[in-house]
Amino acid sequence: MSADFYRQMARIRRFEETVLEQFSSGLFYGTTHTYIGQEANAVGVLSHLADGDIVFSNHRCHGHFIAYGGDLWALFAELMGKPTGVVGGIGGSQHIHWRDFYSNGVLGSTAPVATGAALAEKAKGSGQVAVIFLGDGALGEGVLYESLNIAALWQAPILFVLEDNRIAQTTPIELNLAGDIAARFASFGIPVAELDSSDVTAITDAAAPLYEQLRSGGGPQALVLHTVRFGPHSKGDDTRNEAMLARLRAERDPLSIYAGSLDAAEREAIDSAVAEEVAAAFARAQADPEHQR
Ligand SMILES: Cc1ncc(C[n+]2csc(CCOP(=O)(O)OP(=O)(O)O)c2C)c(N)n1
Ligand SMILES: [Mg+2]
Repeated sequence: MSADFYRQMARIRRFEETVLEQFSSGLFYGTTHTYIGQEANAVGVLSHLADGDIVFSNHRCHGHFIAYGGDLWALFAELMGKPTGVVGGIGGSQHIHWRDFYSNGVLGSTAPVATGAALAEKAKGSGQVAVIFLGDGALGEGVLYESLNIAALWQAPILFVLEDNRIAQTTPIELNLAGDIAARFASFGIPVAELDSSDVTAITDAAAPLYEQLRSGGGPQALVLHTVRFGPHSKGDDTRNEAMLARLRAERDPLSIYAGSLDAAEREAIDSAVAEEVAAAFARAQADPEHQR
């Protein structure tokens, strides 16, 4: 179990590093947003998923998709606009769908959809739940508050995961957000847990009781994760202070934090297996045929 957490986070990290390394080669369509630094959130939160639970993600979706079980090759192929991609190469980096996983790049747009999906599961009595990942930037979207209201009023089985990396594109949260994040959920009567950690174990533990509440009819739950984005917003657009970032990379790296519970040889073996796996997925996607346009 423990090595598996590390492996999952390492797969996301290496995938995203490859995306950033390769972007300038012109192989990818559109834009991209990498999840480097936030890996523990997706892996920790989604470790409690059951078959049939529905996951909604945003523009920064690769980590959520990979933690959900999505295929690295198909995601590379999607970024390359190839027919073998997750959605046939027409969604690109931000708009993917596979099994019960959905992502959309329009901030906040998934909140009413996810709430509706959770209500549908409740109406069917399926016992499944919905999980939605939102960034702090989505707190500026009014539709989120309409969704929280209905989710609370009709007791939808949905977990709102707010990944607060304190920045939206290049706007720091101090210039963008009044008041308190957790209080927003609480004001709708939605129980909220809050954590400032990059330790996947702590995140898994914090999420566990929330899923229990969801699955036992406790209505919507919220998890506010204060986190750190190590990379640029997109590809090269980082305006943050480099010394501050270097300090955060040293203190808040989910992989280094977790590596403490593995022995060095085990970590190295996982790192090299993951590097090989990601390189093979990339090469396979690159070799796939293009769309005939
Ligand atoms: C409705 C809407 N407005 C603006 C954008 C452009 N945009 C894309 S990502 C982004 C910032 C998102 O910040 P946040 O929600 O904090 O997520 P993060 O990028 O930090 O993970 C913006 C403004 C958008 N995608 N959708
Ligand atoms: Mg943000």
